[in-house]
This record gives sequence, C-alpha cells and structure tokens, in this order.
Amino acid sequence: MRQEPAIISMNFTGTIRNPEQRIAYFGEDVGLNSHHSVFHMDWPFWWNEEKYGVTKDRKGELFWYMHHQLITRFNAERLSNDLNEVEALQWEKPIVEGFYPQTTYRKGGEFPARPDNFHFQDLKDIRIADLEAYEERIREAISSGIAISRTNELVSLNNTEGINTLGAIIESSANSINPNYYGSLHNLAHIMLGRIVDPLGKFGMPPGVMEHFETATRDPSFFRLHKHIDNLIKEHKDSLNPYTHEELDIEGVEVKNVEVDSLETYFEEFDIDMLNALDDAAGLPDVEIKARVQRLNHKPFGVKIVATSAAEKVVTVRIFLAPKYDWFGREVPLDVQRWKFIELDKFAVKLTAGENAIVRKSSESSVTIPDPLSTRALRKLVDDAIAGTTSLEVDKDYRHCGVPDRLLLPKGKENGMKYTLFVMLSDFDEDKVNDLPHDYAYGGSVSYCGTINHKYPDAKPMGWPLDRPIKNVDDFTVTNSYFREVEIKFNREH
Ligand SMILES: [Cu+2]
Repeated sequence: MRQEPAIISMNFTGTIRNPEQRIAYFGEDVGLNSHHSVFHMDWPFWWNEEKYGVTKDRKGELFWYMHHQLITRFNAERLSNDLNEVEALQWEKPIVEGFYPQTTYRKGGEFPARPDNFHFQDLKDIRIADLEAYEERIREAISSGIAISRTNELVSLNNTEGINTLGAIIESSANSINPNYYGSLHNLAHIMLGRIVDPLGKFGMPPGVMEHFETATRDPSFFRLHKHIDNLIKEHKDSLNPYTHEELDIEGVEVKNVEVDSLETYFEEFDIDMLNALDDAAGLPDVEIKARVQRLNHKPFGVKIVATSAAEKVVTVRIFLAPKYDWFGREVPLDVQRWKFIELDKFAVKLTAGENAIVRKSSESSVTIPDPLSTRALRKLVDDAIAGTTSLEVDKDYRHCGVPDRLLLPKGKENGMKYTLFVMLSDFDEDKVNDLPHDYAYGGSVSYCGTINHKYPDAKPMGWPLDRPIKNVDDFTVTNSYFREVEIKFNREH
C-alpha cells in the first residue's frame, strides 16, 4: 500500500510440530505443482478423441506412470528426512494427516482446512459406498484379467495394452471403456477430499486444494490417495509374467562400467516475483514484491556409461535411481525395490563397434524442465521484440510439463544416503514408434509428459523393465544392464 518494494519470506503451511512439514518444501514447491497441473492440461481426463479428432497416445498408461513417479520421488524425499514411506488411504479409515492450506481465493474465501484423523464423508451426490462398489468392480477386472466394455465385450488386461485400458478406467478419462460400471474412482476421490469438511455444501465453502490440479500436491492426502491407486495398478502388473532373459538381453552389447559425478543437494534461496499475483492501481508504477522461498536444488552432475558393442547399433539408455535401504534400515530386495525406482533419464544413442563412452548431463534429463521465465522477464522479451530491438522465437513444441530440474535428485542426507543406480540398454529398433531420427528431441521432457503431436516415443511399457515382477534375479541380470551404488549428500552449508 505504501508503494515500497518488499520481500516476504515464505514458510510453507505448517509448523515444526507437524512431521509432514519436513517435506512441505517438496509438496508445496511451486514448480512441482506446476508440473502436475500442466500434465493434466496436456492430458485432460475429459478429452474426447472422436469429438476433437486428436488421439492422446497411451493416456491411461501415462496417467498411472506420471503419478507413480510422483510417489516414488516423494517417498525418496521422505526417507531423506527420516519419515517412513506413505501409507495408502482407505475409504473406511481416518485420514491421519490433516492439512491447513493457509491460502485464500483471489475473489475471497479461504481454502477449506481438514483436521487430523478426519473420515471420508458422503457428499450430496457421491457416496463412499459408490467408491467402494467401483473399486470392487475394478479389482474384479484386475484379478480376472478381463474388463467389461459398455457394450458387454470382454477386454483382456493381460497384455501390454492392459495398463492403458486400466489407467483410463481408474482415472477415469473419456477413454474409459465403461464409465457407468467402473465409475471414476480417482476423479471422485479428489472431489470427496476437496469437499470433506463441508460435504453437504451447508456452509458454501469453496473447493479444497484437492479439487485444483494447481494445488493438489500441497495436501499430504494427494500422495496417500495416489498410493492407493498405485497399489491397484501394482496388483495388475504383478499378475503379468516376468520378462524373460531373451526379452531383456541384447546380443553383443555389454555395459562395462558406469561412473557418476558426486551427487550433492542443497537448499537455495529463491525470490518469486509476485508481479502477476497482486492487484495494483492503474497509473501507478509496478512495485517489486517478492516471496522468498527455500528450494531444493542439486549440483549439476554427469553420468558416464562405458559400453561395448559387436556392431554399430542404436540403443535406448534408461537410467533409474532408488533408495537402497528402507525406513527400518533394511536393504530392499530387488523385487520390492523395482517399484521404488525414479526414472532419471531416457535417451537413444548410436553405439559404434567396439568401446563407447556415453556421457550424459543432468540438465539433459528427459524428465525435467528448467525454471520458467517470470512474468516480468517474459514481458520484457515481448516488449523488446515489439520495439524491434530483439527478436523473440516461440517454440511451439516446448513442454511446460516436467519436473523442475532442481528436483531431479532427492535430498539425501548430510552424511550421505545410499541409492541404487540402474542403467539398462535396449534395442532402439524394437523401441521406436516412427521413422524420426533416434535423437529427435520431442520438446524435451517426454518420460512423464509424453508428446503432444506424436506417439509416445518408446514402444516399451512405461517403467520397463522394472514394471513387472522380478522372480529370478539371474534371469533379470543381462550384460546390457548395470547396477551400482551411489551416494547423495546434502550440503547444509551451501
Ligand atoms: Cu494428478
């Protein structure tokens, strides 16, 4: 009001008495919320492919995979802060963690807050019993391996397409094969959680954070709901046959060694420009108001993969990372750990006959995007271009969906936290879905966000080869893969 510049420090929503506060910097990270909300804009649940004439390739599968990756990432962050991994919500049990958003709608009204140990409530038009019935039918489809379409056809789920069908049923999206029968488990649960403290609308409360893609990951119940859904998908994946040695092996290709730079994380102080978030009077100059926040970041790092090949060959390189020990300090067996791997990167590269050194930088990762431009910086670019002093190119393929580059690595611990790094090469000729060059960029962050105008550029199931049970570690071990231990150190002094 005094027209003076100001910096307001941002302390996240809770207090130190709330254990969840230890990882609030992750769930409340503006870039993480942006990733989640842009994902849902790129892949809207209501998208009617026939009506709009544009298919969204493997949308059901991507719905699962993007959220699965959010959970694996969230759990790695929890373990870094001495918290156990998330427990799935159950419809009949209390929601242990409450949430006070401390947020106001711009047009007025507080975001509703939920105390600890609150129970699900029947809404005017959605009952808990409805969710239970939908879930029972979905479980039936998973255990029998067959879903029933709206015209009573039997659709098999026991194949690579099954996950796509199942994802669409659970979300549910306009691609669900039978929305009347299977309902819309995920979407309805979001609404139930958003309206939980005013279930009948008696007090006219505005929607909760769980009803907006922009704010949902702030609420601890987001990850617990998605853990519940992830468990359903896991039941399906667990019912599929393990990959055979032949399916995993590439003849003549061997990973000899994997070297990783030191992995170091830290908190950085960052000022968010509030220019487009504040009302001001016409005719008065803009005043700089900033919110100062502590953001997780990491030192840039590189991965060097030494691989030999009998002949020239294009391969897809997949890099994954998972905590080596659980909350109890036990080493996690591979068949359990496989569901906890964070996909760090995926790219195709041409191997020459003989020895190759593949060097990849963290900034090139296929899961991340750099910091976006602030409104002020973007406006300056546009103003300068209009004035003719510079030119401004808009890259329409550029993806705004993607985990912030800063959040690629979990925090780890001051004395170091041990993780397993897993590198897997596969034959690009079997992975490719079109005739574009193997190093085509697709706008960057394809792994969790897919592409807008192309097929998902990898024929393998998302998360391959860790998506299916690993019954026999010897069968799973191939020369074209490599496991090694790495350590992530958190630097408090940065
Ligand atoms: Cu979501």
